Amino acid sequence: MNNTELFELKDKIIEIVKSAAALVKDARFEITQKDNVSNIVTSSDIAVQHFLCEKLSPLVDGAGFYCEEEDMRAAEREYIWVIDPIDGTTNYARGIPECAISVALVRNKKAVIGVVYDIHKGDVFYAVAGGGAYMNGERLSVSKKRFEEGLICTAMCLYRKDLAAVCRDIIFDAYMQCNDFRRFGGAALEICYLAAGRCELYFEIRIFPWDYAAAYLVLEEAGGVLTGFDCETLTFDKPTALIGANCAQSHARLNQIVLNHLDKLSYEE
Ligand code: LIP
Repeated sequence: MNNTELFELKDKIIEIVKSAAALVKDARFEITQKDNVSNIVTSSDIAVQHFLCEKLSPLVDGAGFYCEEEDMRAAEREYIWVIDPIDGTTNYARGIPECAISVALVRNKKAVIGVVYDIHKGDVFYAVAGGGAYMNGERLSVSKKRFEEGLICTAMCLYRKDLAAVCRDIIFDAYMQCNDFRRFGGAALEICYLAAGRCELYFEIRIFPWDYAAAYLVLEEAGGVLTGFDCETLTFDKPTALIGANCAQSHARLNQIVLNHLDKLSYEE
């Protein structure tokens, strides 16, 4: 696909994602527990995923799907749709507004299109590789704030509470060196907030590609940095740590804080 085709495809994805959001914005839904009490899925997550797979499938011949629900894990393919039908499911289920639909198109382990749609506010964040990042048509760029002035978005590893103590120590150290922290409960939107200059730092110890693939591209195109553990390049095919910042200098500093608490041997994917 050339650049013009990618830009046209991005517009089609945005329309499909908006239609998907309309299905669930004010809908009634059922909640089911997945593997533990903290990990839930709603009937809206499933409905959105089915809708997206059906509508996106004809757009790219032979593309695979890597989606949060129903164990959809694409085999090796040139193009893969990486989808979180609702990122921030707990917020959605409780009527807390921060939740989003996240759709990325990944080509040979590189994100080429990213769309994150805020279900309740209707803001759409999007990027095409090499084409800049936007929110509702406005170009995005990261903030210029220094580490000391920064807000960090983070979490305590909800689905692996055995990692919570080390998260606590990392977050505490970062917190003591920056301005403050936030936990909105949806990685896709939090990383887009970093792209939009609303916060400066991001850390999660273990998170899945569907949570961050689309937002990754929005952040990168807005001038930010997002990597795995110890600056590892993200490949969107496995769970990973995420270390993000508005600039390389702050990224290096946050990375060092993480390394102070977690060495390569003790980090498992
Ligand atoms: C959630 C993330 C959130 C993270 C949770 C979880 P879900 O995604 O976006 O930021 O801390 O552990 O992964 O499960 O709501 O799609």
